[in-house]
Amino acid sequence: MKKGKLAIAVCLAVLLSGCGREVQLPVDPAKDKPIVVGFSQVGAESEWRVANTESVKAALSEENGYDLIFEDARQEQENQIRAIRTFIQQDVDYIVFSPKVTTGWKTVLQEAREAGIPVIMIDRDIEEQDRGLVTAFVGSDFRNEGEKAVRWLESLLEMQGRESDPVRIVHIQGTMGSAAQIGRTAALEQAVQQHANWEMAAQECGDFTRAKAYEVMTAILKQTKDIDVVYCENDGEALGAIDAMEEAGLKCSAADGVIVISFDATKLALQYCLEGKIGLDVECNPLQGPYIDEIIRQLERGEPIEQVKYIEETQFDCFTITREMIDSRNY
Ligand code: GYE
Repeated sequence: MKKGKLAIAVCLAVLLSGCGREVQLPVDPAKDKPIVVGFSQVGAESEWRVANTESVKAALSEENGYDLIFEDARQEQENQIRAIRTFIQQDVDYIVFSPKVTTGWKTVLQEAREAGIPVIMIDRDIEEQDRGLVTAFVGSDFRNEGEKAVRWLESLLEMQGRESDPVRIVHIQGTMGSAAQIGRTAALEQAVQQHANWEMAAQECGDFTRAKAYEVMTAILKQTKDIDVVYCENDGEALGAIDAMEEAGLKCSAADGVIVISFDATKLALQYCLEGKIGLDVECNPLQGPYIDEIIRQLERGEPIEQVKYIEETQFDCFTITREMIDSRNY
């Protein structure tokens, strides 16, 4: 509840408590009045996204004292901007959003600020110059995720004694302009520049979906099958690319085939990792709901908050993954 509303609630309760009788201060109004949160989700393009939505819904539930207004933007930034404007008109207590891309948010974020509504950004980041308009950010360090992948590839090739051989890489990118794509792409592109023997054989957008990645990989395979590594920017894309490669008769294996690298570490993709088809899956943790709940509670209590929170993430490779690791995961 915003401070202004809280003050009004307290005054009203004092007035209504009756003349002459002992004045009773109300119980904490935050407990009887739900905290209204408008959440603009980018879409439902991947298993990761579905797990992210569920995590937010579970944490900001009615039982936890929230009234959550959920809006699915279906991959359109315009829909996100419209949803945020509607939340402002509805005078919600907090706005949560996962920005599709990094640019184009300044005006609407300024409107939220003028309305005095704190904005919590999750999952993906926005351009540095607009970050000051956001109260808090909870998400992933995508550049760091990409660097983990690159380091793993370097050490694998070294272990296999292939560090000087030509390495032909196919790169399937995520939604262009999203922080996840920008960070993961930057890490790979830098590594390609730094290794004289690494070559970008093809670079296409798979839009973070299995279907699109299957389509672009099928087209790439018509041009060339001389591929050593396929770097996919999420699990859906990795599964689509593997479907296409297997159909074309290529073997996906970090030991003796095409090395497939992926991000997210959803259960289905980790199963592929256990079977040896995905060489490395860098975890990207979608379970961000509890962090948002915590930030809101701290803001409600007037406590200082951590403005930027990068979630801790690990990685799984086909040489060390176990069934138990997969079974113990929630998404
Ligand atoms: O990797 C992908 C998704 O922004 C981290 O978006 C997220 C990415 C995630 O759809 O699966």
